[in-house]
Amino acid sequence: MRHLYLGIVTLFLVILKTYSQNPIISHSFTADPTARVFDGKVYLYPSHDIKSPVERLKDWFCMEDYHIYSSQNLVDWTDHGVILSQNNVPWVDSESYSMWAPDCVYKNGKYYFYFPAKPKNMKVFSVGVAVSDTPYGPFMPDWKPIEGIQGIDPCVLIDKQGSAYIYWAGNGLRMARLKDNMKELASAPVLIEGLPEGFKEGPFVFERNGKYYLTFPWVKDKMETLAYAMGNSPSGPFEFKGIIMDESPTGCWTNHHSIVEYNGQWYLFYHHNDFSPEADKRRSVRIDSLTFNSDGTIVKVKPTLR
Ligand code: FUB
Repeated sequence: MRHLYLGIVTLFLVILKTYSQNPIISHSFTADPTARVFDGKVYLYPSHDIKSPVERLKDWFCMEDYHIYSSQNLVDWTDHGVILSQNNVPWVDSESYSMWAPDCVYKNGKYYFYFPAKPKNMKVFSVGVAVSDTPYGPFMPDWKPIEGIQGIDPCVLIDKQGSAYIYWAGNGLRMARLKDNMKELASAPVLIEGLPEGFKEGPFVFERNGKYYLTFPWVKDKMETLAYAMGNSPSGPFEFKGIIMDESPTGCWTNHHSIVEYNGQWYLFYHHNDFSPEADKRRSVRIDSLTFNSDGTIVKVKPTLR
């Protein structure tokens, strides 16, 4: 009976992959996708779900390292391999498997990779930074996490004047300015207020036509939708605008995303547990096109599998 079940699941996955463009990467689990455009290519900075080698995380998130992917056509992706692991960041507990959702930005000739993880002897998350001369590494991690941040899911925005802001989830949605060295906070963290209840994690901020979009997973009912608010400056105030993507009807509790413009088209990168229908902590990245109304609001995205 078990063999028949496994056979049916395998056949389903083969058919899914043969006829669909989503999920975009099939040789490995990929979650929490931050997409960035560098040097005319899309670089994908996801987290990397694995089947847990330790009993305590059997039904939970389990991530020990990061891979980076790049593509020029959003169909063929190059896996640049492991760029950082829990074993080579001095401050990270190397048995925590807590390398959660990252981001990467470019400033002054360097690429800064931000990642949450659990420090040695601590239960709460910190956020670290690793630096590289290229978007695909090698990345050199700092010896300590960024002072003043407790939380997960960092997202960094650099505005047109070159000022950098970091957003993260830590007992609400928080933000601070970053110093020019991109490794220290330049201001005390503030809580972003005025959003409806239901924010959990995964903020992603971008600018379009002078408007700042604060987008985030949002639990309206049972599971995470993707929602957004808009403002006139990186620090708000932000006005809630509604849902970008409804919650999944097929059972992945989390969604986590980024939004990027590439060759004149905007895209939503997000995740779902397509290759792991039995466990929603092993996810895979999907892409869909995203469009705007003439007033700058976002047209709701319907997930596609083709
Ligand atoms: O991947 C681990 C956590 O799940 C992320 O930090 C959250 O945003 C959610 O996707």
